[in-house]
Amino acid sequence: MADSHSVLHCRGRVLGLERPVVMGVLNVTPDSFSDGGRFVQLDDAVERGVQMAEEGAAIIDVGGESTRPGAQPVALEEELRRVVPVIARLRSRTQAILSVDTSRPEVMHAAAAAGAAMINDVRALREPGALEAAVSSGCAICLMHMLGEPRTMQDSPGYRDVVAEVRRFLRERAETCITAGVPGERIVLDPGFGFGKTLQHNLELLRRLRELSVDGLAILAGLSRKSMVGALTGRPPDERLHGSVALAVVAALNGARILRVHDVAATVDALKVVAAVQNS
Ligand code: 7PJ
Repeated sequence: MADSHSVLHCRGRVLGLERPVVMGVLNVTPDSFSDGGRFVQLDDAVERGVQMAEEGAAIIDVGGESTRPGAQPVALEEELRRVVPVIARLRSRTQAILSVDTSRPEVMHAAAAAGAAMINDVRALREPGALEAAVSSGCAICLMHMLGEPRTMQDSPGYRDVVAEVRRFLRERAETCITAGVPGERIVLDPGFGFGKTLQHNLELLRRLRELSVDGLAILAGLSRKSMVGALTGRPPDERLHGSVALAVVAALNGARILRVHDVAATVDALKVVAAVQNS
């Protein structure tokens, strides 16, 4: 394999990426489409996070802002109230790397102080102050591509060459981080499946995923329960397990090192099978 970064440095911890690993999605939002608000309560969110770690998630991604198409923005204070206590309590309950899914520098600072070791930003540190906050935190950083903003991103997205354009964007954001002093071992790149992409765009990005690994940086893929699975299988979000696992397997075979998923146990098993084949 041409990929060169097989570890991720997360605030003093080193996560091995020789085999693909799972990032479990922990939404602490009342309007997240696939969990229907079941985890709004702090206790429930913490228990679900602990469970995902027990199921084999190497990373737990805690998010308080819904970024689904059409979602409304959340106030800063509300986002802090949702994510910081969950991260603080998970810190004492699990060894998993805790990630915060946010675009706001204030949330990055507070989450890192509470024990987060990774920042997952669907806006790739383009909000004012976000780059500086992420760099100084020492956290690993996931830079994701999105065309436009969540509210409008699915309104007829267009590209001349989707792979080239996403790659150019990810390279520019990675170079910005590296220039600011972040080593490549702290950077993860993500094409942002479904974020301003049609089904055809998503399929082409998945098929040509390896081409996005700028300078051998690790790639993260988030396909779990997305509308792409619905389009391919005709299933509603709560029946997209099998299609989602299939996409995670394809992504891993095409070079993804981190799979962001809702269904941790099923994906961990599937990736064990993939790793056995890859290392045989
Ligand atoms: C992604 C994400 C993704 C990264 C969401 C959902 C929508 N972060 N946050 N990549 N998707 N890095 O989970 O369906 O694909 S929110």
